[in-house]
Amino acid sequence: MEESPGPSVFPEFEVIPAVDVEGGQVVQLVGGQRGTGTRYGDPVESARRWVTEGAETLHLVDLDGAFEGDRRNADAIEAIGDSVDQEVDIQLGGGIRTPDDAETLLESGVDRVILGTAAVESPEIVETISQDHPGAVVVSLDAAGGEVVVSGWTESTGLDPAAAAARFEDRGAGGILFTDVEVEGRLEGVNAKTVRRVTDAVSIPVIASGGVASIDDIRVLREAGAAAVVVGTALYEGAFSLAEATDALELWVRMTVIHRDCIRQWLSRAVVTTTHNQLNRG
Ligand code: AMZ
Repeated sequence: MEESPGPSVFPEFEVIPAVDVEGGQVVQLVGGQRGTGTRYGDPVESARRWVTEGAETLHLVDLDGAFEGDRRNADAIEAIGDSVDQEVDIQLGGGIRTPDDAETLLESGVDRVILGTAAVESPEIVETISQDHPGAVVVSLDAAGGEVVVSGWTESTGLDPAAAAARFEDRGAGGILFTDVEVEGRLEGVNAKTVRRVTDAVSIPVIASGGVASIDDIRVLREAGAAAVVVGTALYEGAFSLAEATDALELWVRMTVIHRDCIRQWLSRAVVTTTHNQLNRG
């Protein structure tokens, strides 16, 4: 498999708040179905809130753009960019369908563009954009019933997400966004098995999304190999705060290091004892 030409998108694991915009308002759809879910008001206010609470990246989606192929919420998204661009990385998806769309956004302060429909329909678009913007294309492979779905998750493609992910890595994608559509927005937990299939198929970062209801779900996705996790409904509904998730992450990292050191010590002691016993016997 070819190396991704760009820098690694997530050198450290991140929890990324989602700001999905429909009709100019923040919304969290259930299973991605139009007309479902809850509205959470002004997108700039939400974006500012996540930045204040410590987000390092924001995940912005123009939902009308994803459904219609036309970036209807471009003004609302631009207002978010104007408000927070200097403080966080911005990744943006929904309705980005041509290299020109992508390049204009990347040159106006968006750090990564997320392409779903256009990437699946014309995979060479990933190479075209990546030539001038290495590592800046995240390919969105959202799956329902084991198949990648496009056009606002209304059309099945017959593609296997893990096999598709590997092909997009070869085309220079900087990362893969994998959303499990069936658990999205339901606050009922994640599906780590499907995430693991995708992370096993590629060496570029996989951003996992869909179903996070608790901090433990984030841990499970991290253990399934995700480089970052997008969280929407759980944060908007106050299941936990961004700061709580970040604190828990730091604790896991520390525990992992302590655990590793303990095993190393135990192993070296075991070797010393065995050698000592052998010498005594000899
Ligand atoms: O909720 C949905 N129905 C939905 C959604 N959140 N449909 C698409 N999307 C997101 C994808 C990706 O980030 O997860 O829109 C982006 C892809 O859009 P497009 O226009 O490139 O297919």
